[in-house]
Amino acid sequence: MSKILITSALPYINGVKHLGNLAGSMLPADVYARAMRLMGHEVLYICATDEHGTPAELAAQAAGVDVGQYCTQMHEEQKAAGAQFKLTFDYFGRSSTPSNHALTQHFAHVLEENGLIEERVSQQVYSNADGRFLPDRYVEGTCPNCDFEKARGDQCDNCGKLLDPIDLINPYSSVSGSTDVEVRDTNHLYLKQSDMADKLRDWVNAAEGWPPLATSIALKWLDEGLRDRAITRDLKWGIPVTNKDGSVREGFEGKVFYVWFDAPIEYIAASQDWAAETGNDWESWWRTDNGKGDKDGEGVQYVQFMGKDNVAFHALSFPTTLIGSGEPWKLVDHIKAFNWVTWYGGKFSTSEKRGVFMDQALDIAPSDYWRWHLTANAPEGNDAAFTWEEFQASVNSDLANVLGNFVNRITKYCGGKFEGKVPAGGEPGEAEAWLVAELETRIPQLVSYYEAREFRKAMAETRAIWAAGNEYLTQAAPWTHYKTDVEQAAIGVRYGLNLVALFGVLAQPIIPDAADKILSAMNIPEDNRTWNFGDIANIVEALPIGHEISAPDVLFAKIEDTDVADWTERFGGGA
Ligand code: B3M
Ligand code: ZN
Repeated sequence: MSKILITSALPYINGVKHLGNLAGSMLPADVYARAMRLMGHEVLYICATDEHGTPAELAAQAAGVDVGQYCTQMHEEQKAAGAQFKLTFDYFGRSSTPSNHALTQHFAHVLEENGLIEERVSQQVYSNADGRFLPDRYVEGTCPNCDFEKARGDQCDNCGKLLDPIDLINPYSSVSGSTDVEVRDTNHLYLKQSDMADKLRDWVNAAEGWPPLATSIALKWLDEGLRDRAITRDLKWGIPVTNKDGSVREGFEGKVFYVWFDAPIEYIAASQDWAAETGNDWESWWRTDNGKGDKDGEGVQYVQFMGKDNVAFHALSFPTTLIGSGEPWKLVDHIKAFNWVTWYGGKFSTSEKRGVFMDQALDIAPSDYWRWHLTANAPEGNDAAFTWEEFQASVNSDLANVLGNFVNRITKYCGGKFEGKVPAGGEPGEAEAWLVAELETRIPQLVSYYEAREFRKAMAETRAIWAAGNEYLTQAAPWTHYKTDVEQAAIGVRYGLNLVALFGVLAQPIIPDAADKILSAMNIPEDNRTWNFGDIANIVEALPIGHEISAPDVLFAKIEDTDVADWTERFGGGA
């Protein structure tokens, strides 16, 4: 058993997240956290809302509420959406908490003492009409890279390039729409990432178990020459830039830290808040000194989950903060990065009503359906296109036909012919030997896919195990044997019931509600639901003879073509 620290990229506060966000960070992190807990590891899964920055201010303005209030409300909504998707965060924090304020100041101070933060004069877009500087998304204009006319100051949504607002062609204020803007000098703090480039390159090169996507993005940034980054912004909402005595740093009135500086620090601050609430020790997860926890860098495995656009911040900027502090902080061991889930090949878009958001999704179908489909089709190697037809196929064929029917058929049959009790009798023959051999290869394979965080493969293996169960029942055919040889039927039913229990146990990380229904119907106590498989040959005879079971209610309702048509209409898919 080891300690596994898991974080998923912090969902930004400006609205309930769409399924692409879910599929590329929080959901796989949850599936992984659940699997690791079942394997007996000690897991700490931390997430939080990312609450600072211009989009939060803009969204609050649009909603006509104070930004603090807005964040509180949206935090509650996102927390509720996460709970409805059965995401088992150990703690779901907020980046605007006092603990994150304090820790962010701490890092800024030690980094400056270590010569890694420097105050520099830089050029910023200033709006005469608004009487303020326009950081990041407060300014829009034409992308110098692709000519897209609505590029945001910090990034072009069309070509994905990170931008500096002063590079925009024909800039205008997104607050007032005014084009009366000019470039003025202003002071900001810069994180000298370039000084850390060699250390970071060694560290990235030494990293193991990162998908090529993560490593290649990190190395690309290093190869292009790591740029120093401004870590302050002209905004009101955020973490103020203070001196050690708490007073505002001279010249930084009206400025706050850049959201990407404080957001990853929240992973630690949220762990502190978790520890304070639960009486746990956060240092044993995050510090490598004091003989606590991860001494010598062993003991805690730290895994981060995120979309590919977040890799640079996690593989380079946040490590600069941690390493640059000169303090013994735990660094990430594995970055699991994902591509995009696309909506009929295009992008999810709120304004164009394209795509499905977490709250809407649950009006349509239970969380298990989404969890299964999005994990089985995780955007690991490439972008993964979401379509209603494929969603329907996943649910109807994998869940309803392959798993649901199997469970139903054998539990009902046992109820009808064997009084709902695990029957004794029969000698294992060819079909049983085939089944055991299947499980002996497939279960260890499944475990290793989970350990390697290969979600598509883990789901394919899970489906293959369910399919092997169906194949076994076809071979064993207890219903045929029952007429002539009840003993022969009994062994088929007994093995079948043990498979039902196994399927329930294996389904827990992915479809926790259905798994619970299955395991409860099978009368399996909580303690016996873990992934201690031991001798695999014993799995098929694990249930005691005479053990009482029942048939669960319908596990998965099929998705009809009329549903697909209705959803396509409603959500603008199938364009
Ligand atoms: N909030 C993800 C995003 O909105 C960002 C992740 C922060 S992780 C520290 O793109
Ligand atoms: Zn562009």
